[in-house]
Amino acid sequence: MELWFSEYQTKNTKLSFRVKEVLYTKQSKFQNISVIETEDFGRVLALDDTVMLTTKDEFVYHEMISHVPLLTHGNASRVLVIGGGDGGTIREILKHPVKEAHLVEIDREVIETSKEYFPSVSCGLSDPRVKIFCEDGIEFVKKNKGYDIVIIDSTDPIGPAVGLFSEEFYKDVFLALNENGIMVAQTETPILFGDLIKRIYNDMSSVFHYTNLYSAVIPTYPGAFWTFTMGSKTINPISHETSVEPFFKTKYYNKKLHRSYFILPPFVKDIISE
Ligand code: AG3
Repeated sequence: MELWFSEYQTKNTKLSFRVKEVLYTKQSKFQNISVIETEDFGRVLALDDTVMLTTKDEFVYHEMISHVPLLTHGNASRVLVIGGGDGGTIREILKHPVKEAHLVEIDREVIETSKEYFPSVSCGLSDPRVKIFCEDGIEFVKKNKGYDIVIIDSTDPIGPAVGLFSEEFYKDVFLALNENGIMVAQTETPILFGDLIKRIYNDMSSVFHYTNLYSAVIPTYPGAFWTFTMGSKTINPISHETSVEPFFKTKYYNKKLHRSYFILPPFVKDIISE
C-alpha cells in the first residue's frame, strides 16, 4: 500500500511525501499537530497539514531567520522569538553570546511535540538562557520591551497568525526593540504570494527606517524560494559590514554571502517597488 502525506500549498498545487510512518497526530486547542516519518525528508512536523519543518532542510530556515539578524546587529543580548515552538530558531540563537532568549508560542502542545519527536530541533529549549511563554505574541509585545532582536517565526498568515502580519503589530514590535533593534519575519514566497510580500514590505517600511528582504532556498515550502523581511532601526544591513565572524559551524549561512542574501532577483525587486 502506498501512503502519502500532502500539503495543499494552494488550492491547485500540492507537495507530497511518501510516508514511512505516521508517528503522532493530535488536535490541540489551536490546530492539528502531526509528526510523519517520510522516505526522503526525514521527520516532518505539520500543523493543520502544513509543513513547518522537515529534519532534512530545517537548517536552512532556522539558520537564516536567526544568524542574518543577529550577525547584522553584532551585539544582541536579549532576543525574542514569536512562534517557533519547535525550538529550531532558539537552537540557532543560542550559538550566539546572548544573555536571554524568550520564546512566545501560543500552543504549548507544539513545544511538547517537538521535545518528544524532534530532539535535534528542540534541544535548546531547556537551556538556562531560555524563557518560554505560552501566550499570544501579539499581546506579549505590547507588554514586554527591551529586546535587541525580535524574530517572527510564524505559520502562514491564516488563522491565529494573521495578526502577526499587520502594520499595527510591527509598530508594537518597533516599540519593544532597543535603540539598534532589528526585527525579522518569515514572509512566504514571491513565486506565489507577491501581493502579500508587497503589503508586508510597505507596512514594515512605514514603521522601520530600513526595510529589506532577503531570501533562501527551502525545498519543502511553497515555491521553494523563501523570503524573510527585516526591519531595522539604525543599522542598514546592505551597507553594513558584518564585523562578527560566526564562531560556530553553519550549513547554509555563510558570512561571505551575508550581504548578497539581500540582493534580490529582478522579479522580487519589481514586486516590492511597483
Ligand atoms: N514556520 C512556518 C513557515 C511557513 C511554512 N508554510 C507552508 N509550509 N505553507 C516554520 C516553523 C519552523 N520553526
